[in-house]
Amino acid sequence: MESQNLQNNSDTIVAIATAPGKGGIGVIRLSGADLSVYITGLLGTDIPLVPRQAQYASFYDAKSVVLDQGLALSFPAPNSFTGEHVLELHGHGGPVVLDSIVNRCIELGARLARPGEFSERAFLNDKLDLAQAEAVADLIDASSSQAAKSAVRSLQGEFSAKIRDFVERMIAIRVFVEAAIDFPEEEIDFLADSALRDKLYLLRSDLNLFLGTAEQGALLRDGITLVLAGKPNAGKSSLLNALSGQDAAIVTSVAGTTRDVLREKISLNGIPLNIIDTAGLRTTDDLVEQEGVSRAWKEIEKADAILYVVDAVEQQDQSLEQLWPEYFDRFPGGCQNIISIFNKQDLFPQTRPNSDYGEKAIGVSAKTGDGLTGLKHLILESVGYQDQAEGVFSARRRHLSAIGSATDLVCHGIEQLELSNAGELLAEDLRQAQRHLSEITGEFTSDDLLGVIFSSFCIGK
Ligand SMILES: Nc1nc2c(ncn2[C@@H]2O[C@H](COP(=O)(O)OP(=O)(O)OP(=O)(O)O)[C@@H](O)[C@H]2O)c(=O)[nH]1
Ligand SMILES: [Mg+2]
Repeated sequence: MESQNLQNNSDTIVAIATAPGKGGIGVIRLSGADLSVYITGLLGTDIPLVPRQAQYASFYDAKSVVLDQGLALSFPAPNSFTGEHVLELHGHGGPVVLDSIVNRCIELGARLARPGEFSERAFLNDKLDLAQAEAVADLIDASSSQAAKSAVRSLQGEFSAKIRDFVERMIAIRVFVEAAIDFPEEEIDFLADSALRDKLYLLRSDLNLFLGTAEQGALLRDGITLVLAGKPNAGKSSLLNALSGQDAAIVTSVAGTTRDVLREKISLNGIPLNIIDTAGLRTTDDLVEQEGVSRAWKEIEKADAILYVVDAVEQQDQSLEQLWPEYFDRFPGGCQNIISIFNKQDLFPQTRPNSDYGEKAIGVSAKTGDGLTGLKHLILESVGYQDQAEGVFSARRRHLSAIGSATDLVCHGIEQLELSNAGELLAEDLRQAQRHLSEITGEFTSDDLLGVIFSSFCIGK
């Protein structure tokens, strides 16, 4: 999207606001600076539209033939979602009839809205800040009730209010420090001022806590990708089936059964998990299996966490490096999140994995389901999930990176102060940190980024 589009706010836009397909009703939304031509053109002249009150009406085409009958609702500016005049037409929910009404609007001068354009106008007219506009999209896309609740919290402005609070605290500290450095001859010792020092340290620890909460929100929104990897016949496909509760993958006693990459989605405590089953890792002359193994390694490389499945017949007192040297050959110092799963525990009930190495390891049986609850806990724990139902707000990766950068800058600023009493450097770090946070609410966001964000919304939003 080009930046001038973001400013192009005067024309009237129209879109079907309800989901595509058939339904009891379908809603068409119009937004613009003046909708009188649409009201008379569609509804006729004798309709007494009272603001925000549903009015039963017929929707007419150019020859006064009735296209549909339904409700018309007008929201005069500025008291509307977009801040402009908005007209909603609730007709019958068939794609053909809704299209005919949209076409009539276009005939009368409107144009089809771009994806996210209603939300974009709401943002440009200060009806929502950027984090709230994103929360609208996140609420619609939410894949669990927890994710939906956290999106509502962001939509209500809790997230934005916290951001603004941090920005205000940064400004207050900057004002103080900048005022003090205007008097260089006084040689002020900033750290000796306990009020300033306490404020700074509290800002740092609050930012760290805030980052943790935002990470939880991002986890609920984006979920994680887990890859099942291991030697042939270890029981990867059996585990995929057991975890997803579906007979998704073929399981046989033939080593090398799985060749393709298989994906299943499940939800664990509201967190969407993409679980990927892969071909057993081994060297082979079979061309098809070779391709499967090479695809398996590609998935392993991209995973948020790896479930390394081992047949429990293997010595369970080995470290991960002994069990899976190929991984460490490929990724020296391998820093991915790996859980070792000793499967087929039903065959070896006396043995248990050795956790002396400080690694994440668990014994399970895909066959009997034994140990799967423990495995699920271990997965959640290893991706940093905390069971805090309250206070989580939906957050995106862009928010995390902005909060992370702001936190780093504040830490750096404090170091400058501690090392060399450098007030100017602290003030500069705070100024930049504040800018990063303001990007979240959209106060300092480039038009290009705004374009990218809004164009990822769906039409009619
Ligand atoms: N006793 C027992 N057998 C199991 C268990 N899990 C899997 N098996 C058996 O082990 C064999 C291999 O299982 P799969 O799930 O196909 O193993 P895989 O790791 O996907 O194998 P490949 O696709 O060939 O790499 C099958 O005969 C399964 O029935 C378990 O927990 N206990
Ligand atoms: Mg398999």
